[in-house]
Amino acid sequence: MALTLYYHPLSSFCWKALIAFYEADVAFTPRVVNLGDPADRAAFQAVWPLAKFPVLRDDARGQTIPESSLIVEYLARTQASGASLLASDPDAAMQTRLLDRLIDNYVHLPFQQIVSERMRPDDKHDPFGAEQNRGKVAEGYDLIAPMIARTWAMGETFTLADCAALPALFYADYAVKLAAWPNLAAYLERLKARPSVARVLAEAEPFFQYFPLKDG
Ligand SMILES: N[C@@H](CCC(=O)N[C@@H](CS)C(=O)NCC(=O)O)C(=O)O
Repeated sequence: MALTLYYHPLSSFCWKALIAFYEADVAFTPRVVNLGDPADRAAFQAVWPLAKFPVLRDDARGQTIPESSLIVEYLARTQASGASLLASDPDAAMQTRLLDRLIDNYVHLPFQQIVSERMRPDDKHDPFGAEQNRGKVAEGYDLIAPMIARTWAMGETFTLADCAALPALFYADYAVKLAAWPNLAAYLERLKARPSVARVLAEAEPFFQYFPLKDG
């Protein structure tokens, strides 16, 4: 098969790409990467030296595509069944990309920092930094909450922005409860009920025991 996705089923940014694949019903060869295994990490680094997943390899077109947002865009551009993930109208496409960037930069990334802080050795914790990042996640919720006013982020069509929103909101809810942002909490529930998302969550389930914030 021409498309190979390098990923891990628990990885939040990989979820963004997986949701897009399942939405578009595009077949791919799954290549689960174990970054904790030196040989597997080295093999992955040969594909993408940063060793951050997801990464898509398209052998038919000789392309290697890192970065979750670009993988979704690539599917939208190269697969007819994925076209609706990014509007063809340039203004609508820009608004979709804007939401994707806001969600990643102001919710997903500060959440990732909270996880990194939790994984530090016992004598290297930074409670002040963790608290600051919880504040940033809350600011991110404030930023995007008024923008999610309809069924999906861009209206009635499920797009790149929704692929970005699910992992950010699902995981960040463990660090900063969404209850104080009822429309985001309701949006997260709609996302979880989407078949593409339910499939990603089911595939992650066996690994969820390794999520450092699973117990709060
Ligand atoms: N901006 C990247 C972020 C990718 C990223 O941070 N992936 C994480 C997993 S969620 C990763 O590879 N972490 C491993 C590491 O940093 O060593 C994207 O959107 O794909």
